This record gives sequence, structure tokens and C-alpha cells, in this order.
Amino acid sequence: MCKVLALAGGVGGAKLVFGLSKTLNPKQLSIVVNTADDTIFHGLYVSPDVDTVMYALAGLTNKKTGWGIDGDSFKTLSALKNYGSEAWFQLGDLDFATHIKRTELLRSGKSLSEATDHLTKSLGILHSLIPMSDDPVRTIAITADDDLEFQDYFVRQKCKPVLEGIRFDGIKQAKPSKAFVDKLSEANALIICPSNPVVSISPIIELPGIKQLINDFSGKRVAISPIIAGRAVKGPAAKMMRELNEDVSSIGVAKRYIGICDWIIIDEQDSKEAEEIEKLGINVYVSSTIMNSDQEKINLANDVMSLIKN
Ligand code: FO1
Repeated sequence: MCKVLALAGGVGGAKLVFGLSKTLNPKQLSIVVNTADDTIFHGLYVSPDVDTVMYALAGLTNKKTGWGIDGDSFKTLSALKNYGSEAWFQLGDLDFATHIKRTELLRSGKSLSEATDHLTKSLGILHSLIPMSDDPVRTIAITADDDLEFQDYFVRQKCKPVLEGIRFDGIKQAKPSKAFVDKLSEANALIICPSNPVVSISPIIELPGIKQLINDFSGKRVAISPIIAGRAVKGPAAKMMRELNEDVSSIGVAKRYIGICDWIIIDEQDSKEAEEIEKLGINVYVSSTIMNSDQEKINLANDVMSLIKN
């Protein structure tokens, strides 16, 4: 049986995971999600990438934003604002229930993996959704003026400060979650979703021991480039890569994934990059990687799976 482990960040990753979940049953597909974007808002533990993937699998996603819950309202946030709380991070009323329950579970002594399991099962999700670690890892954007917490940089400051570097606080002390290591050893294929390579995939791969396990992985390892025609499909990946002096192209993405993937899927608009990428020792598969509709998500998932099976 094909056992696939997908590594995912937020919106781009969630789209492909949705497609994969329609193609692969819960015994065939598990998903490990970045938790370095996690933070505390209003005293509640918020895990944005876990929630983005969870809502996608539950069919709850707000399709306009790619995160949050479809049709959610913001009355609680507006009441909090009235009390003087900061309200730049858009937490919806239904979304709040997720953060309240997660925080309650964590305070009762459950791990983030256990809390995530509780939330996903309650939403009727059968696939395993695994936080990359139960220990705190926090992405910090190093900018000329300040070191900024990721959501401060990303949402409050809209990625405007020029990036001088990125660091993942706590990563050296963090352990990959047990389920992550178990699923990685059981899997016979690895998918690196089209998520931001700098801040979504890097923290997963840089957890102690993980790069080595992925290096030694004997099955097929397939990455999907989130950069198309020099631009990120969504989010700040292109701006970040440019400011970090990396090629803003699938070639730049492939350079990051040397030793981590055997194949990279690039969009048909970038087919001319294939030769350069192959010189890096990575095979290239050209496909249509834009996922605006559910059908396009399923189509790309099917492409990834046919590459894995052949
Ligand atoms: N992204 C935004 O750009 N603005 C927001 O106000 C915002 C709120 C938010 C609330 C819950 C959640 O799960 C995600 C949310 N996101 C928001 C997305 C999130 O900041 C990013 O997608 C990830 O952290 C990057 O992968």
C-alpha cells in the first residue's frame, strides 16, 4: 500500500492536502504541519497553519482568504477591541471556539498533538493531522529595525519591513512530534506541499534529526514549487526570497530542496527552468499547479500521485 506523508504550511499546503484527501484514504495519507507560526492572542493558543489545514480537510475554509472559517462573523473580536484589546489578527467567532478548546486541552496537560487530534476528530476528519512538534518553535523575522514575531511581521506589518534573515527560536531544543517521526519511518512517499519554503517548510525540515531522516528516506520525495512565473501564488514567499538574495523562481525553491527531494513539480509557465533545475540533481515534472478550484486541487493531487506511483 502507498503510504504518503505530506509536509504542509498554511494556505498553499492546505489546498493540495484537500486534493490529496480526496484521492488517498486515511491509511494512505498523513499530514505534518508547521507550528512555528503559532502564537498567543487574547490568552488563547492559536495555531494558524494547523487550523488552515484542519478547516480545509473539514470543508470549512473561507475560500476568499484561504484561512479561517467560511461565513464566520467577528463580533467577539469587535467586543474585545471595545475593551481595548488589539484586533489586527482577524479571529472569527467560530474560529475562537477552536482556540478556546485547544487552550483548554493544553492547560489540562494535553500535548499539541493530542489537542489537534481532539479537534480534528470532533470535526469528523479521519486523516491524521500532526503538528511538527509539541515543543514551542517560533519564527522570528529579522528586519533592519527590529526582530519581529511572525504574525506581527506577516499580518500586522503586512510584510513591509525588509527582511534581513529568519530564525526559528527554540528549534534546537524542540523534538519532532512522535507521530511525525513514526509516520516518516512508515511512509513510502514524501510530499513537500507548495507552501512557503522559507517560513513554512524550513522549520519542519530543520527540526533536530529530520533533515537526516529525509536524506535517508528510501521512497520518492516530491516537492511542488509555490513560485510561478517569479511570483508566489499567495503570500510573501517571493518577497522574502528576494530580500534573502535567493532566486525568486522554482530554481530558487529547488536549491533549497537539494537533498530533500528527488522530484520537483513546477508550473507549465516555468517549463524553461527545468534544465537548470535538473543540473541541481532534481528531476522535474511540469504540470498545471494553480489550484483555484476544488477540481484543480484534486487534479494536482492526482498528478503528484501518478508521479509517485510511476
Ligand atoms: N492572515 C492574515 O493575513 N490576516 C489575518 O488577520 C489572519 C488571521 C488568521 C486567523 C486564524 C488563522 O488560523 C489564520 C489567520 N491568518 C491571517 C493566516 C495566517 O496568518 C497565515 O496564513 C499563516 O500563519 C502563514 O502560513
